[in-house]
Amino acid sequence: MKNLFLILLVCIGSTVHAVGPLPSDPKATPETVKLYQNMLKLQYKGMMFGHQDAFAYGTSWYAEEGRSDVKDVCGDHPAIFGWELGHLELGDKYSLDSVFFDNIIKGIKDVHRIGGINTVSWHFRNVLTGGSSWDISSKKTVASMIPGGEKHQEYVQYLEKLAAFMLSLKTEKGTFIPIHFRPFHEHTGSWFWWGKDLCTVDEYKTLWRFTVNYLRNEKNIHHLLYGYSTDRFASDEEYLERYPGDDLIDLIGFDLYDRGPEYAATLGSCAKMVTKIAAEKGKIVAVTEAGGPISKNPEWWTKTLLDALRPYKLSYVLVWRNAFNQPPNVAFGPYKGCPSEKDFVKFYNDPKTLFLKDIR
Ligand code: BMA
Repeated sequence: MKNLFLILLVCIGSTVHAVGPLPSDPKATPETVKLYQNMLKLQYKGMMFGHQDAFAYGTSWYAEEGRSDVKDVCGDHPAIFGWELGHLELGDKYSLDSVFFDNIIKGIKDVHRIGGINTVSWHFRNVLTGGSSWDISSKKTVASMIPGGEKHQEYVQYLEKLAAFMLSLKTEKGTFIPIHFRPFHEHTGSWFWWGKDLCTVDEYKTLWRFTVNYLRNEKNIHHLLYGYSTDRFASDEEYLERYPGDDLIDLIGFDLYDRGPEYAATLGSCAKMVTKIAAEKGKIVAVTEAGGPISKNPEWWTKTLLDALRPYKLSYVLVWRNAFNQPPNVAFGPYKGCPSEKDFVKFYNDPKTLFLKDIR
C-alpha cells in the first residue's frame, strides 16, 4: 500500500518526474540530472580520460579550433575537458593561464555539442589581501568572505561575475549546458588561501554553503554539479573532515600528483577510500587532477597511472595542463614527440579507459 502511494505521488501532476539517483540540487535542470545519471552509469563501464585546457592550447600551439594534444597523439579527444576561471573575478578578458574567457565560453559550448563533459576550476584571487590563490599570508581570508565578514560584499561581487559566466553557457536551443564546478580544491593541503591551516573547518564549510546557496537561490543557477576535491589524505575521517554536505556535493574526488616512488601506492589507497565513500553516498567519484613525469618515464600512463587505478570504478581521471608558454617537459598531458607517446596510445587502447568516441 505504501509503495503504491509512493508510485502515485511520482505520477500525479507531472509528466517528467526524474527517477533514479538525483543530483544534490533539487531544482537541477533535466540536462543536469541526465548528465549526473549518465556519469554514475558510465563509471561502471570504464574510466574517462580528462585533460585541463585541452581545447585551449597545447605544448606547441594556441587556440587552434578542433585541436587537442590528446588527439594529436591518439586520434581522439579526451572525454572530460577542464577549464580554469582564475581572474574572471577581476573582470579581466582572459584567465590567469592566458585563455580569453570568450574562447572558454565557445570551447565549453563546442565540447557540449560534440558530446564531451566540461569541468571548471577557479584559482581566484585572495579577496582579503588582493594576492593570488597562493597568497597564504593571512589566516583570515575565508572568515572575511562569509556572511558577516568584512570582505563579504567583495566576495558577492566575485560571485556575480561567476554567475554571469555560468548563465552564459547555453546551447543553441537555449538550454543551460551542465557543468562540473570544483572550487576550493586541494584544501587538505595549505598552499591556497582556503587550505586547511588557513581557515577553520566551520569557516570552510560555511564558505561552501554560502557559495552554493547564493548561486542556486539568488542567481537561480541549476545547471552545476559541485565537486569536492581534496589533495592527498590518509583516512576517511581526514577526507570527510571538511565535507560540506550531501545536499551541496555531487562529485567526490581528489587531486594527486606524482612526486616520488610512493605515488602509485598512495593513488591506489586514496582511490580505494573515495570509491567506497562515493558508493555509500551515491555520488560520482573521480581523480580530479593528476600528473606525472611523462617526459621522463616512458611507461607512466600504463604502468603507474592505469595500474594504480584499474581496480577502482572511477568516473574519470583528469591530467593537468600542457602550457603553451612553458617547456614541453613540464606538460602533464601527452603531446606529439613526448617520450611516453607510445605508452599513451596503449593507455588509450586499453578497455578500461574511455575517450570522447566511447561516450558519444
Ligand atoms: C597550476 C599551474 C599554474 C596555473 C594554475 C591554474 O597548477 O598549472 O601554472 O596557473 O594551475 O590553472
